[in-house]
Amino acid sequence: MFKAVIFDLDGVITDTAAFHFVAWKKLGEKLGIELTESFNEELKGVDRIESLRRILALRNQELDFSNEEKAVLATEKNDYYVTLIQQITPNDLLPGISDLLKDLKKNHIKVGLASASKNAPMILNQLGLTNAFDTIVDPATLSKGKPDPEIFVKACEQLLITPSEAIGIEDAYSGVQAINDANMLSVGVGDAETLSAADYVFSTTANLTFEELMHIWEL
Ligand code: B16
Ligand code: MG
Repeated sequence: MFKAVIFDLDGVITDTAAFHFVAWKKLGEKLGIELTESFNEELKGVDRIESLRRILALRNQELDFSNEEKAVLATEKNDYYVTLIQQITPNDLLPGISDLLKDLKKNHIKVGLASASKNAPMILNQLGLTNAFDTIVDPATLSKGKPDPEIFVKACEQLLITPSEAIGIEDAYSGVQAINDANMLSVGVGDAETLSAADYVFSTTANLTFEELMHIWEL
């Protein structure tokens, strides 16, 4: 039996992608760069500064800004994003997640969070989930972002288990790669084609139950 489940946040526990999109779009307008929803998909799981770099690269403008200027732009986006996420409530939990977290606790399975988001503690608080996690990796302590496995390996270390005893759940292609390279069982949530590298894919979190995880573990 697995000993822990390590969750991604954005796209697995709640859907913040639309808020990120609105905030980046506003910054993009100021910079004269138009952002599309399909491009926003590519930013899932990608940290803040790297997201900005990719946005500037759309217009070959990455080299037009110093690191200090990029930091100011990223902060501007984040300030707007933080105002947007104030509206998140426990009703914004994705389907099935509340029951899954309760079942994991009931069965003494440890629960960790491996999110690239520096706003994760605030979002968990808004969702009423601050006490639901045994550990949260602080992304500021990482040397590499997803798809590097560091964040998932660190979550396991913090829970005092080995990665082979854990399941990782992700909605992003880069996140699934990170779980696989951490040597954990990978579960994707979303499009089966995009997430084909995952050991198992659920189309929606509504199907992500404790029973299903036990079933997959035994396959
Ligand atoms: P922040 P995850 C990621 O979260 C988001 O998917 C990604 O779009 C965002 O840029 C990143 O967090 C950083 O977020 O600006 O709040 O620090 O999917 O890893 O939970
Ligand atoms: Mg995600």
